[in-house]
Amino acid sequence: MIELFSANTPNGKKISIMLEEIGYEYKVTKVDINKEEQFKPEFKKISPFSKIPVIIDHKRNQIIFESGAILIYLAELSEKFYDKKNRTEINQWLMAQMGYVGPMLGQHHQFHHYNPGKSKFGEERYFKISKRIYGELDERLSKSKYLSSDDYTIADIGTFPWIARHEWHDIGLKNYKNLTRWYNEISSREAVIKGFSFMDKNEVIPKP
Ligand SMILES: N[C@@H](CCC(=O)N[C@@H](CS)C(=O)NCC(=O)O)C(=O)O
Repeated sequence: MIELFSANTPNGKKISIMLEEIGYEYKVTKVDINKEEQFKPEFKKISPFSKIPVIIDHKRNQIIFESGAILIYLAELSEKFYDKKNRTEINQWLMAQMGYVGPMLGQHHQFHHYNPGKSKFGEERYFKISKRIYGELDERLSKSKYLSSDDYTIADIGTFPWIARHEWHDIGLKNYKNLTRWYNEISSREAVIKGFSFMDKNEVIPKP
């Protein structure tokens, strides 16, 4: 049994989607980051930076924080979505998501969606970077079915929930035809639909 400590955010959804994809039994423990539950001492013990997601693999007595590390752990365990022959390529796209795509779109959420009007500089900067990211992903997906290869991998699972916030981004996902093709394909996977709504059964994946 895997215990998933999470909130209903893109980083949180990556792991519920992965757990659904590999068909592992899991239990969700909600951490309300709006109520600052992430700073509780008992949570800090398992999450040194006070961030979700974290998993505890009770069977193996293993705690893992950082969504990229969790995806790798679950992929190695299940031997799914992380083909040994393609790991260097998968790692590159996963690391790009962890270090660039997620953090930059996350800043765009802060300035454009949650706090518009507070910083012209911040709004313009992250809007521009986010548009650039859409273009860069679209270009990659014009040459490759999925991010790392023709196979769906943990790099796609890590990136998808960020693009699923496209309505907040105001960039116009449907203008990026390769990214839209990739998005629609992933959106139609049963495990993705289930994992996406892991905290709110009525939540649906926004259409492009
Ligand atoms: N690099 C981390 C980022 C996790 C992260 O930013 N989590 C956010 C929610 S999406 C969080 O817990 N925020 C609460 C806080 O920073 O206080 C990962 O990918 O796991």
